[in-house]
Amino acid sequence: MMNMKKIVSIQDISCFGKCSLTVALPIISAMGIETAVIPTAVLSTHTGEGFKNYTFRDLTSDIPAIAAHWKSMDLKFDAVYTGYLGSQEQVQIVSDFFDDFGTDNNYIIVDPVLGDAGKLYAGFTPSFVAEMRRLCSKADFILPNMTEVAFLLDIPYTEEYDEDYIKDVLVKLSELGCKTPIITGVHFDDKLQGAAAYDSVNDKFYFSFGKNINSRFHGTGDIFSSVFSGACALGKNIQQCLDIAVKYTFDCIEATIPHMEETWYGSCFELCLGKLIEYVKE
Ligand code: PXL
Repeated sequence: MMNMKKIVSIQDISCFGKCSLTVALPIISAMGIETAVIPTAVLSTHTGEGFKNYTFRDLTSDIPAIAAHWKSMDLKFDAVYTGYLGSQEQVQIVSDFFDDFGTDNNYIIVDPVLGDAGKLYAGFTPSFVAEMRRLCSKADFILPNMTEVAFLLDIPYTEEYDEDYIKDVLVKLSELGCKTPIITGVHFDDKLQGAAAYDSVNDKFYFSFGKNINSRFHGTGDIFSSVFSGACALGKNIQQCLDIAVKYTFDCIEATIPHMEETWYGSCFELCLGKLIEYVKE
């Protein structure tokens, strides 16, 4: 019998809004993986479009104490997966956590949550971007969207690109120091959308595409990253991890369309968890 896999996810709890930990916990758990969490902040909602006047309680100072307690118990994880981080100081502390809990046998996965549709999320500044760039240098995998790619590499945001452009940008992302950058939300035409990866250790590119649905929903990046992290911890190869994450993210977008008016702030990932459980078995 194989040991259960364990992931620790470090990101905020947006109490309402379906993103970060309220997405990562159910998704990774559904994949049959024990999911430990370090909540980095508690917000009443996420900070994306449609919400304003949200509360924000910073939990940065709790993180070193949690890490020290876990260290005293010699806890080990198959993957450390980080998402939205609320301040530069927090990114620095998470970086220390990588030093304490990263090993040759586990994966460090950074979703460098910075923005979407060409813009930074509320409250993020160029110096925060610089700190996130440093965190990316310690990761095995990073999972930026095209907006985050533009900010991480300090290049203009574009929606017009071809395969050569994506490959070039992937190589540049690997030069930040991470082993395998993955760009999400890649589309070369209106028909297909997916993800592209570059394994810099073996100098190999990977692509995975599904049907493009011309709707954007908040939180799909968190869905993709959670599934990718789970698949990675389960020992699947890069192509399998991409394929499962692309398929499930597509399922969630498709399932959200009939509920768009009531669920304008996030995706109906809950309706597709049964499919995810099946994908993991394949
Ligand atoms: O989905 C990424 C995310 C996570 N957490 C918070 C956010 C966002 C994006 O807006 O605001 C608090």
